[in-house]
Amino acid sequence: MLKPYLDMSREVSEALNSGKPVVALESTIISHGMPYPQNVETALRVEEAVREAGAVPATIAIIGGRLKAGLSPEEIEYFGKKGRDIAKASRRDLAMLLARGQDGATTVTTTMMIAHMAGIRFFATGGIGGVHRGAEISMDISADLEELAQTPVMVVCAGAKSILDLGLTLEYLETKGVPVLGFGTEELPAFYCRESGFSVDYRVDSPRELAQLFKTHEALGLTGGILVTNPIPAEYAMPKGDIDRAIEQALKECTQQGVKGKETTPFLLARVAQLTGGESLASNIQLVLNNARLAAQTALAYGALEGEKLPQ
Ligand code: PSU
Ligand code: MN
Repeated sequence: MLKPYLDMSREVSEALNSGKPVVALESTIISHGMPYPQNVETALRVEEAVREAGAVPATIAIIGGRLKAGLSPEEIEYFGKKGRDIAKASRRDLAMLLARGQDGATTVTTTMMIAHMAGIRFFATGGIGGVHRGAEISMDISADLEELAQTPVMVVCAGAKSILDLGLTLEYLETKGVPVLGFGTEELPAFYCRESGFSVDYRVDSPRELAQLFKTHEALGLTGGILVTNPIPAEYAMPKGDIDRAIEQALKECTQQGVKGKETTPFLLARVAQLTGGESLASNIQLVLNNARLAAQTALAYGALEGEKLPQ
């Protein structure tokens, strides 16, 4: 239905037409998730990592009321430079931004929607939104979880930041029928840290296994997504104590300042980054690169399965 509004870059459309592996990337992480100019440098490096692994990157965004799959370096620079002046676009914002011909940075939710519309199965990001701490009062639950419940895209992330209630996030995903996989681990990673104390549903050890799972998911006609959690490489992980302290402080300020709704996550992300200095930003960049490589390898493995028969 959204197809008349979709523009694919030449590279992305040629790749999809010829069955080459493609990886979707989001733009809220550029405009709202990192400071300029590291956001632009990272977005370009992530695209490069996807290419080096043999796949085509499709960074997704909304520009002038058009849905875009595949941005030019100039467009990425534009999203990075405008930063938080670009609207953060979730599902509820799509029709309005398109009707008004405006720009929007796509979250995990809208990136999944647009990727699926374009025919892209694999998507790499940093962290997903989830059930916020204190959600039993605030009811702040990210639309990302509802999108994972209904859109068949495999999302590779580094778990979720503990600005969220990780236990409730897992409960929500279970209710919605979304499998949560750990890549090389049985423990849910918590973005900057490899440990969270929570278990994933299944441990998976190869891109091929991920590709086979997604193929089976599609063959069954299942509608929701699959969440792959890929721990940050140990050499870039941060001490849990440092991160926990920064998160507690950021959450306190968020409540004191009455920050609400779509501003909550960008506020917490920016504050945690400030409080932990450059170290958390460096970790953030590395984990996104790591996820982009895994998503690209999985897209390649999926392509290699094409000829293989599934059980009847
Ligand atoms: N978590 C991060 N980095 C991010 C986001 C979340 O560690 O950049 C972004 C993603 O785009 C995600 C969105 O989809 O925030 C979730 O926002 P909300 O919690 O308002 O649904
Ligand atoms: Mn929210």
